Amino acid sequence: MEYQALYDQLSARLGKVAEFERVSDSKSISSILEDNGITRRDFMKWAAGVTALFALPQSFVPLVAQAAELTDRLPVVWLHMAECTGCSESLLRSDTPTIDSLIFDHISLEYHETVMAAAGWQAEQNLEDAIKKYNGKYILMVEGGIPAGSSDFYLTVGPHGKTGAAHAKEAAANAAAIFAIGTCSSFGGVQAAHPNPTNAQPLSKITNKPVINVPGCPPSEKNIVGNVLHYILWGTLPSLDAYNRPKWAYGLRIHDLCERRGHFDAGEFVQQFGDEGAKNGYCLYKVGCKGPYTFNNCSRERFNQHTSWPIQAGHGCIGCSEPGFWDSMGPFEEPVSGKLFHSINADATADKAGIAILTVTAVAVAAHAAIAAFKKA
Ligand code: FSX
Ligand code: SF4
Ligand code: F3S
Repeated sequence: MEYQALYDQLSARLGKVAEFERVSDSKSISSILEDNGITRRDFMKWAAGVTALFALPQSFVPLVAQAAELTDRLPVVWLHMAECTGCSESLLRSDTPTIDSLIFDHISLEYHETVMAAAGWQAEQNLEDAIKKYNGKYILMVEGGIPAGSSDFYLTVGPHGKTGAAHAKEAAANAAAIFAIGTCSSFGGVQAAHPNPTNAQPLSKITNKPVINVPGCPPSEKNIVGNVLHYILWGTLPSLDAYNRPKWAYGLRIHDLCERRGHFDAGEFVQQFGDEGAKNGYCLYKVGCKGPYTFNNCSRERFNQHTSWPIQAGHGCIGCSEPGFWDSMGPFEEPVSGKLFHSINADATADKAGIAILTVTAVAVAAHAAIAAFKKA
């Protein structure tokens, strides 16, 4: 019963979205899925997964399915700044289309440099037209760090040679909601790593409008599509953490739900890659895993339709969804503890692995120190 009010609220919101004009002339989501050999049953299973992702009870599954069907009512403008395009690839690159990528096809993508057919003058015109036509109604997704200030001209886009910063600022001014997709757009990313020669900045430093950060290098397809669905369902900003990351996706540490966590607690560590511990799937903390300091849902959601994720593949988490991770989390194959704080040596503690509880406490303290250090940065 306690969820009834929320159910009614989301239902009413979907009713409103359904009245928006269809902006995409794509087929209905059911025929797209059918064309790709995906059954209604698979789709409902997928919707159940997204419902769980939002920590909603299963009675909300039909609402999530309906939200996916309504993704053609939202014009999306996706801008590329300084980055590797891995965020787009995370969503679009797979042998067989996933439900997430098909939903992204269904969305009215008004401008996306990697996937659109237009080029040059035509492309720039499309962007200007979309911003004008859907004034105040489009979702803006920006991928990449943004060279700013005196270094604007490290990034120019299109035939007018406009800077990336100008593009992002203009597109942000009239957007209904703004998402920084990936760690580069959320926090600056690799190009903002020391010495940041292009003065790359996060999107939130370029616009003064609220920006929802969806970090990860790259973020998972679930977190990208999930944010669109969340916006369709709620129509408001989600609850955010201190770094403007949605709590439904970034509320827990990788370490909290890691499949190797039992080995951490038992003091069973990989000492070097390829050893017996590695073969047995032991904890990767001593070969550099940053899972205790990293907030993301990879250990629960994984990548590529739940196939695998870094730790399952045998390498530690490198902290890719944390601000400044290139500078703060390296070297990636060594424990971070000694670098971020000096009073407690989590390695030494990990060596006395019998006292597992101490190890847990030390790493928890280390995680706290790391987060405090980031907050000061
Ligand atoms: Fe690459 Fe996106 Fe990393 Fe950055 O991802 S996967 S460098 S977060 O902006 O393209
Ligand atoms: Fe998993 Fe890394 Fe934590 Fe070990 S330290 S349990 S590998 S997240
Ligand atoms: Fe990144 Fe760590 Fe997940 S490296 S992809 S946050 S497991």
